Amino acid sequence: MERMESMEPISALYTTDYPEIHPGGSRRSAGSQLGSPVAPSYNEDMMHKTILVGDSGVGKTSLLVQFDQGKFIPGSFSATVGIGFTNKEVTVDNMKVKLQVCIFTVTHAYYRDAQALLLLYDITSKTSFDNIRAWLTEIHEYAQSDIVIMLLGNKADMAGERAIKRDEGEKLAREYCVPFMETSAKTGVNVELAFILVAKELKHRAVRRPDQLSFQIHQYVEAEEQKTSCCF
Ligand SMILES: Nc1nc2c(ncn2[C@@H]2O[C@H](COP(=O)(O)OP(=O)(O)O)[C@@H](O)[C@H]2O)c(=O)[nH]1
Ligand SMILES: [Mg+2]
Repeated sequence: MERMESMEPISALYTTDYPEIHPGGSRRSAGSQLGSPVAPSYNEDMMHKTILVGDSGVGKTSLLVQFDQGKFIPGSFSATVGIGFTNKEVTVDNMKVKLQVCIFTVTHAYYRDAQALLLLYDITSKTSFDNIRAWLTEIHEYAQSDIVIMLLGNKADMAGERAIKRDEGEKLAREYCVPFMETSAKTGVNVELAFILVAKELKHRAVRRPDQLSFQIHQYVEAEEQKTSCCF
């Protein structure tokens, strides 16, 4: 089983409120230019920029904190200003994949640099789900065409207040050909897995020869996801 480990003691960068940090810090190194007929070996120094996107209140900051620290800090975080980010290393097939996970409020300019994107809605909020289409339209307009996208229905622990059935999330994801999982930033269910699968896909794309098929992230989701529909 793969496991994620902390790369550096980043908690020093934050107060418990996770104030957002201004851009201009570390940037990814020249990334995944493909085109060579020979499969390149994976460069473990490569930093993959991954962004969290979705309506306010869906749990982006909570998901980031859960991924970063393995815990849930209840209560509302102050409105996101600028960005919040964490650098984490995930182990995939015995290799280190570095993710820089960021949240932006003003996203347009930052889509361009992103190699992966986790798009969140809140399963208790129909509005946040309905807005996913608008987010996807924006993503397709501004992001790189080969960006790795994953749709997450967050707050899966709140079964009693569910407004969006799991099936509806799956259907929407199928329509846009993106993998889907339900997560809970509160219990941690599927949070680490979502990032591991994204890292796996990023690593695969970085070493893939142009003639090879893309790694099928969907299959891994189906095989490994902890189903949340009946457990809470
Ligand atoms: N029950 C539950 N509450 C959550 C979850 N994720 C976030 N929240 C709560 O939802 C609210 C908004 O979360 P936040 O992370 O600030 O959302 P953001 O605006 O997308 O960054 C806060 O009160 C969180 O404690 C979750 O998975 N389960
Ligand atoms: Mg936030």
